[in-house]
Amino acid sequence: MNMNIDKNSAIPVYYQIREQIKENILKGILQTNDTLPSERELCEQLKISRMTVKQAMDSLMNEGLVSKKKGVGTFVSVPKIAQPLTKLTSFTDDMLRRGMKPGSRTITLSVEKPSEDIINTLQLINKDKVIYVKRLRLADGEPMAVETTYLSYDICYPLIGEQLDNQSLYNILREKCNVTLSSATQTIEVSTCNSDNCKLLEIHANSPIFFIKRITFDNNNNPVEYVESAYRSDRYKFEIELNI
Ligand code: 16G
Repeated sequence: MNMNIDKNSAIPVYYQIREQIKENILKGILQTNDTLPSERELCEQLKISRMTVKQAMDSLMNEGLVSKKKGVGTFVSVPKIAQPLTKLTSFTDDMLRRGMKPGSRTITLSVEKPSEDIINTLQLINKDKVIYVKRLRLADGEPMAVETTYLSYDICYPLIGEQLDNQSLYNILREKCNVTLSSATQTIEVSTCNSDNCKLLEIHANSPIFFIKRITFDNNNNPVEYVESAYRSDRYKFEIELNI
């Protein structure tokens, strides 16, 4: 990789390195899983300090463009999935639109006694039952998110007994439960992943995740599902279009 550093420039040297590596990745000169030159090689090649190279690499890592494998080196990361935040879509539709194969593994599908919070969120009339579904979501076979879903039993009971693995919940709600989903409210927070979810998502303990809560309403404005999801922050970013 050819790099030109101008030590007399007002632009910090670490930033110049970072931008040149980034450009090589965005132009496809450096491709997914390609190895970057080691920090030592870059120090020697550019005659700069190890700290400056490290600062450039850390900044690329924070942006999710490269990742380090201990004792092996630094690699170009798989590009993150850019998820728009304006449309009410399902995981299945999102993946299909990207040309990826959606998948899911059902960890739990059961009928539970709802907590007060769930009763209030889903405005449950039948306060004894809620459908609880925990699923691992996959894209091209790779774990992306763990979704914990609570569904109104009275509206969604035909779901019980359905085979959910590798199926779209929204399709089943539409086809088997006669539910037309029409809107949702969603919040996104940064959190750390608990150990059960880290294992499912195949990420290191305490990795940062996007913790997303969604309440989805049907066309009569009844809350149908409440979902808490842990999305991998190394594989996802969110995109919002802003208009004046
Ligand atoms: C999305 C939704 C989730 C919904 C699921 C249905 C977010 C954060 N979550 O993953 O609330 O239950 O889609 O997907 O977007 P499915 O129809 O493929 O099962």
